[in-house]
Amino acid sequence: MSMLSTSTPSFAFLRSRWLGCPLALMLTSTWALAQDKRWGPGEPASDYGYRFGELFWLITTLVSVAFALVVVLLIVPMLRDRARPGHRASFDHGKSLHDKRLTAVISIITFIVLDAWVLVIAMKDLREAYWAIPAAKDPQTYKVEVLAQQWAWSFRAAGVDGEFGTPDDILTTNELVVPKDRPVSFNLTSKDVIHSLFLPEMRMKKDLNPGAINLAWFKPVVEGEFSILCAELCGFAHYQMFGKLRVLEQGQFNEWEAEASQLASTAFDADDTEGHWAWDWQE
Ligand SMILES: [Cu+2]
Repeated sequence: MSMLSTSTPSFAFLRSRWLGCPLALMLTSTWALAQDKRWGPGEPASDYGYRFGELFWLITTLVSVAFALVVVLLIVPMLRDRARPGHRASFDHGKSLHDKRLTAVISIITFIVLDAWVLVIAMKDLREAYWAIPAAKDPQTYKVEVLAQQWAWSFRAAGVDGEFGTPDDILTTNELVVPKDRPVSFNLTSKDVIHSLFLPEMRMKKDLNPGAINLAWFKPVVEGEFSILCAELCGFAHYQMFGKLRVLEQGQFNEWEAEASQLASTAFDADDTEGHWAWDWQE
């Protein structure tokens, strides 16, 4: 017994205002939100930051197109094959070989377009940028040791002598000063729980695990003040774990570094064991 109707499908519903109204509302509200800078990630301030933007918009576009297609594929047959005067509702269970083949082909195309494409680009970005840690020996590389704890960031730079664990090390809390246009390389660890160093404008984020030293880097290409955040829920005052990242021109930076290093040497207290947490640089 076949439930399939033999009458020709009617597409008159496509002219219906019931379909047009929500579509128009969706499109205009999406457009209006996209005009507001607060809803976007803003301009990147690091040299590799554009990669994040490209991948973000590729994924957003692919997922939006897939979503629109799925909605159309659901709504069209629902309306076309519904019961109405002169037409019996029709359905099938998709058990035929043809239906199974169609499902397999759609799944494979979806995987290749959505997952494999994004994965290939993401792996290329990781290899060429995020995992391409600059050589510690290169004098251009500015090295910073980061010790996270509930709920503060401690930063240690080697100071003018370039050696970690010496009296002229520059120690700062919740504030990091770095030179513009030079790679900044991090050695990251935590005193207590897992934290995550997040520099949103630089498009850099890396976990800090107790008992391990993790590596990360970025190269700032814009001068100014930026955010330092913790992106791992690390306890009740997690929200207080924010700081300031200052990017200075090389000349200004040299002045700052000389002064900070001098001050550190003067204030160095050999008995303050809490303050001597430096380690040998890990590559
Ligand atoms: Cu934290």
